[in-house]
Amino acid sequence: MGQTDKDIKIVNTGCCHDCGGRCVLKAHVKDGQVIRIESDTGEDPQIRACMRGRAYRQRLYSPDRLQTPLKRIGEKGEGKFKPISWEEALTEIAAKMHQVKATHGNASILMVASGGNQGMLHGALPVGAMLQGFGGFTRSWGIASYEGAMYASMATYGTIRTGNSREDLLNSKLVIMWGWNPAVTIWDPGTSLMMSRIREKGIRIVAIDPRYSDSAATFADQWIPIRPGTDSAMLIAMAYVILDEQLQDQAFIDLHTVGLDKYKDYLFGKEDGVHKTPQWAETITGVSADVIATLAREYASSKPAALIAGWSPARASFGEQYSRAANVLTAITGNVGVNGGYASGFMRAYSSRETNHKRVIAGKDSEKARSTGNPVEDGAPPRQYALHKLFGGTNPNSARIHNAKVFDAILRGKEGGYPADIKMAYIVASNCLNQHPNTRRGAKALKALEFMVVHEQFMTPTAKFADIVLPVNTFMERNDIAPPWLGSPYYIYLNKAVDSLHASKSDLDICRELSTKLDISPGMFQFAEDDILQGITASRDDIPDYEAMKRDGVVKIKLKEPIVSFKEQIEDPENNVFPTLSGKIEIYCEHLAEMNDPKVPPIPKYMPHEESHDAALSKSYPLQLITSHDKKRAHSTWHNVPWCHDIEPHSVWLNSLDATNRGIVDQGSVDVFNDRGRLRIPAKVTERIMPGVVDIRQGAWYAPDEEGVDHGGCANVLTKDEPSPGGAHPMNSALVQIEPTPEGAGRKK
Ligand SMILES: Nc1nc2c(c(=O)[nH]1)N[C@H]1C(S)=C(S)[C@@H](COP(=O)(O)OP(=O)(O)OC[C@H]3O[C@@H](n4cnc5c(=O)[nH]c(N)nc54)[C@H](O)[C@@H]3O)O[C@H]1N2
Ligand SMILES: Nc1nc2c(c(=O)[nH]1)N[C@H]1C(S)=C(S)[C@@H](COP(=O)(O)OP(=O)(O)OC[C@H]3O[C@@H](n4cnc5c(=O)[nH]c(N)nc54)[C@H](O)[C@@H]3O)O[C@H]1N2
Ligand code: SF4
Ligand SMILES: [Mo]
Repeated sequence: MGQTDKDIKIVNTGCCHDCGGRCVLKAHVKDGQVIRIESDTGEDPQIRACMRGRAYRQRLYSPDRLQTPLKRIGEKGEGKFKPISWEEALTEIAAKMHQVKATHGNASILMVASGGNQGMLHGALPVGAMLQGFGGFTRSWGIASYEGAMYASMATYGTIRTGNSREDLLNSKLVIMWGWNPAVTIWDPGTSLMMSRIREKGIRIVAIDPRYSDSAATFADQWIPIRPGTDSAMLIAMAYVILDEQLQDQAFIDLHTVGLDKYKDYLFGKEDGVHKTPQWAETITGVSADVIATLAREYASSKPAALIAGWSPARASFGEQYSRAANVLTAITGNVGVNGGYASGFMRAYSSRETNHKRVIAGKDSEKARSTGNPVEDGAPPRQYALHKLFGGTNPNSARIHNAKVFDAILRGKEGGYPADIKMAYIVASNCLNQHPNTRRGAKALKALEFMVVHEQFMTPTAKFADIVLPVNTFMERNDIAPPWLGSPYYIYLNKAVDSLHASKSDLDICRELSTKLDISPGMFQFAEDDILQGITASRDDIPDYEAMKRDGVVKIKLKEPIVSFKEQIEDPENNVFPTLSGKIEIYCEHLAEMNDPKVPPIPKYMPHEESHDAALSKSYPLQLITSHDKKRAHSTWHNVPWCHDIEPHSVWLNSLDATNRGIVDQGSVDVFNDRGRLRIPAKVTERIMPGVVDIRQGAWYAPDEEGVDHGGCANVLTKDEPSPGGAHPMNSALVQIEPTPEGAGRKK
């Protein structure tokens, strides 16, 4: 009102929580306040924000933002704190850290760092640098997102760079979205637009998912519901049909792969007497044999075809097997390295760091873990099952604790077989209590710590257990650079739009100040924010003009042609090898064979586990829980933003058959439970999920009552904390039961 445009400054910035995106935001700033947010209005491809980015003012200016450092005065988890000064907070943290180090050693300090912020600088980086300077720390390994998919990608292709540019999908004759829901999970901005164009072009799209997801509903011609955790059986049966009917690309197999014979021994019953036919898979997957055989024929004969095997079915017990089976299927049909095909795998496309596959060839004879620069890890032998012979292979050494086991490690320490007795946790950009599996065990573990520090923007369920909580600013209040989430060719420069709110500070500045109290050499902390950002990007020749990036807030890299991973290996195999031990695509992985463990077989297999749909436990807990990602949040972030909350109330999805059997009505209150815990939320009775399966979108905040029943609907109250040998997290492998609460039975809430 009465304001002119000249009062408003437009700051080119971006959004970079861990949401599957990283988008351009333009913050309209007046009198030091963001009054409006718009997104990319520039040249194509536009990197447009979703509603969460556009709603960011409600997160930035939330009345719940942490304002000052806080010291706990109530019980752990109770949420009672008193404000203290920065000086008091940092002095107390430093004193406690010196004491823990002197008494128990550096290995007793655990850093729990996650991807709450996805910029290159803020978040975990400065905390890791500080703790390293302090003599080292214990850290965790195992990325919840993709550890299973990454393991399989490394085993099959020796690299994570296996994706094609999205626009190359327009060259496909068939696109299979396997456990992939980009209409919600973004998987780089522009993916949904591309999927719409693919559909518009008349290319057939098939979705394989226990849920009729938004992507299945929006893009797919066919939806194939499948029992969670059984995808490898369907993929294996598809390979059976293709080989049985001679539909494979034999020339491709001969030239570019190793080990098909050993896979055939498994498929055709030589190994265990069982033929892996579509009928065999039908009883496991719940997908009819006809549908499996038809899709197999269609995939093998519609060349080129793109099988996009998402990470979610691999976020499960033996999840690696699903990804391996998908990768192998793409190879035996010759869909690797060709336009319109897709190698599946980890699916990174663009990366300035890995432009030449030859650069990542394994140090074949390396038996030793690479040094990580963290003194606590020096000399630690390689982790059992690590693909340590492959550069970039998952976690290098045995001094680290798997993320899913962090709580168990705190509780059981060295006696429980873990590398250290943990006394203190330093938690940054992570809501681990909520986001790691087995939340109630997590609560016990966090209570057992001697000391806990959390850097946060909000009083999360995790922060409630801290001794000291330090208020951190958001990406609107500092400068950072964000690379794309998966591998589209661009970078975003997030210019600071407004000054830090309240008394909050950046993770970098907190560590800078704390370092002086820890008496450590200044290292990176002697440099200003912008100098560090320039340093981080200096070696990237795809950012030729740092100042221009900063001015524009974005660099869109123009590629001569769409990326097709492994094109060189396929077109000129003489001069280009795959970065695996054999130099070829490994259907049979020699490196896995060396492990000589049936749980990590050298060829992909279907393997049931103790929470499979037909396990003994299914007698008491007959429903399979999946915990998919929610459109209104990035994990637990945006949970408390009203505009996002309005999109869809939190609920458990279940099929009307399962609801009717149990007297559950739509929106009625239900308890979902197993031996690990119990939560109480409304039911969404829907045909969009197959019978026998329930879905609780992960990320809602844990809110237990006095009996320990969670009223927040945090899915991890129910998930198990036993990872796969390759490191896959088991978040989609829990059996549960569901019942109406007295007030929810037979009537609407
Ligand atoms: N809106 C939103 N987007 C996000 C995120 C977010 O929190 N919110 N998080 C981001 C991050 S960090 C990650 S790692 C990615 C994760 O991306 P994904 O792992 O792809 O996401 P999910 O929602 O877990 O799963 C995708 C689909 O797989 C289905 N599914 C689950 N289990 C199975 C199974 O056993 N078999 C089959 N065939 N399908 C199954 C689910 O129903 C879902 O529709 O998403 C990113 N994008
Ligand atoms: N059951 C189940 N659980 C899951 C998953 C699943 O599919 N099912 N998915 C898993 C996946 S893929 C992932 S990636 C993880 C994510 O797990 P987390 O990374 O722990 O979850 P987020 O909510 O993304 O972020 C954590 C916190 O970072 C804070 N934060 C944001 N920016 C900053 C910052 O600049 N500095 C600091 N210090 N803090 C900041 C946010 O306020 C938020 O509380 O969850 C995993 N958990
Ligand atoms: S939440 Fe993700 S997809 Fe949405 S605007 Fe932010 S970065 Fe983009
Ligand atoms: Mo993730």
